[in-house]
Amino acid sequence: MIIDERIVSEAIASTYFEKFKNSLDLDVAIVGGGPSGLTAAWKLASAGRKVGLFERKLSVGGGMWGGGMTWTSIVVQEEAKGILEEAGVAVREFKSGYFTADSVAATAALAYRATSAGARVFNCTSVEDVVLREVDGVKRVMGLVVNSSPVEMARLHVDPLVLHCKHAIECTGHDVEMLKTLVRKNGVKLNTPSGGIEGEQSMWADVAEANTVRHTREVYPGVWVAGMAANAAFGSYRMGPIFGGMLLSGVRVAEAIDALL
Ligand code: 48F
Repeated sequence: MIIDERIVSEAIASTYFEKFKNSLDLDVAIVGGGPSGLTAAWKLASAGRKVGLFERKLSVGGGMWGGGMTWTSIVVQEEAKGILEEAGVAVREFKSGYFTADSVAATAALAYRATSAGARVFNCTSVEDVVLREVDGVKRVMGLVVNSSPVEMARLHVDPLVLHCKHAIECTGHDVEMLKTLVRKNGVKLNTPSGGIEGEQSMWADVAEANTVRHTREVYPGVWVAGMAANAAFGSYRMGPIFGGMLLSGVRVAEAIDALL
């Protein structure tokens, strides 16, 4: 076969732009591709929902690749080990109730499950704002404003593009970026105790893990929080490299949204 470089370019441009064009009206837009975002994408796409996941970095996976302190092993508790096993990851009991998995295998498996279930992943794409609409006197987030991450990094003055969604999930982790932008720009009140972003507290793994799942919910019409963003939004603790809460939160947000769609 003689390779024609132009066909390679045409193939990439055509398939990418088809994916983008088909994602302008999503059931669910997920901001951030860490473990909670990937799990939510996997579960929602498996339920037949039209899902787009937007990740600033070149690789999805967020804080999962590095295990603890770059040592590439993660811990999950009993309640979450089935999620990793369902994704095809080998899980080993270390001590009663504490299970370990290879962090690279776990991250790759979640990314593979999400994409093969049909979730459209847009890596290298930063969410810089949301779309707000007032319907019958109630404001609601109806979409995302996205830009190319290299544009953001180089601080180029280039306008973003916009897509619509029925629900958006804030999975940006500790920084709760999308929610911060929503509150800062629009002065809206969230469904949190103070109406604002409560902020993350220091390490308390046991309470944090339970709270991650408990705080996974809709915090503003059209916006849900999951993963570490749920804890940061509701003022709970950090938990370090135990990842069960992230996975369970991803499943919980997917089930809650799927039930509404
Ligand atoms: O931080 P991250 O892994 O979030 P998570 O799913 O999991 C948290 C754990 O990794 C760990 C922990 C618990 O064990 O505490 O930290 O809650 O992934 C968040 C992803 O969001 C991306 C970011 O690059 C990362 O991959 N992200 C952040 N802001 C944006 C974004 C943005 N504005 N647009 C697109 N992606």
